[in-house]
Amino acid sequence: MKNINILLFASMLSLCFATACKKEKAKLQPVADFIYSGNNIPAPCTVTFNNISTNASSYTWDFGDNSTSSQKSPQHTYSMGGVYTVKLTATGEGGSNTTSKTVNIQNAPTKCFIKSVTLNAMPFTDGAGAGWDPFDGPDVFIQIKNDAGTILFDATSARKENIVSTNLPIKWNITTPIEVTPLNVRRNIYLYDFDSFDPNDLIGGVGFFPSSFTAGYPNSAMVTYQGVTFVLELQWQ
Ligand SMILES: [Ca+2]
Ligand SMILES: [Ca+2]
Repeated sequence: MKNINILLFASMLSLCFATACKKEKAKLQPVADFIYSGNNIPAPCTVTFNNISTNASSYTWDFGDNSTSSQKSPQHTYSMGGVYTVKLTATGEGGSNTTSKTVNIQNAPTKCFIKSVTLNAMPFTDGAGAGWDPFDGPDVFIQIKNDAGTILFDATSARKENIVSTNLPIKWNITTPIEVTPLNVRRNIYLYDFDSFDPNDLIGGVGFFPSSFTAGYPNSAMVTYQGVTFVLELQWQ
């Protein structure tokens, strides 16, 4: 009887060891994986990485541009366009696993094109309170000039005659869009009242630096100065 008890105890003990052994084997192998968003726009471009790895507790990111992170789900800003291979190594009790994905970042534009100018607001009287023309409304047109005064676009022949405020907005399309390069140079948009016998009345003007609008490279930009407001239709390249 005593021998049988010992045998039973021994077999129970071996069962315990076997269970413990199974638990040791249950450490699961990590699987590195991630998704990302915010790419495919011009640099500087901030990409958000969302870590969906399993069985891992620590992470190493290599963003492909000589920078790294150990955060779980980092954000990273790429300062230049390019195709980057992003590597994520996920480490857990069961070991390490690495995966990599390709992230595209567009090159930052170096040229801005002005495709159209829309006059949204203007003063209908001059500084002395008089109208721009003595008997009827102003005959408005724009010119775009560089800082040296060279006329780059002239809408004199496309003027809108005898306008009142309800005629606004007025749009001028620029058939050959005005290229502005580099982006930190100024283009000046002047608004005139056409006069046949006198010099044209200058109603106002607004300077435009493309570099002021490079956040997001919008396809329209509003510029305003002393009551004259234009909306510029832009294209970046
Ligand atoms: Ca006039
Ligand atoms: Ca007139």
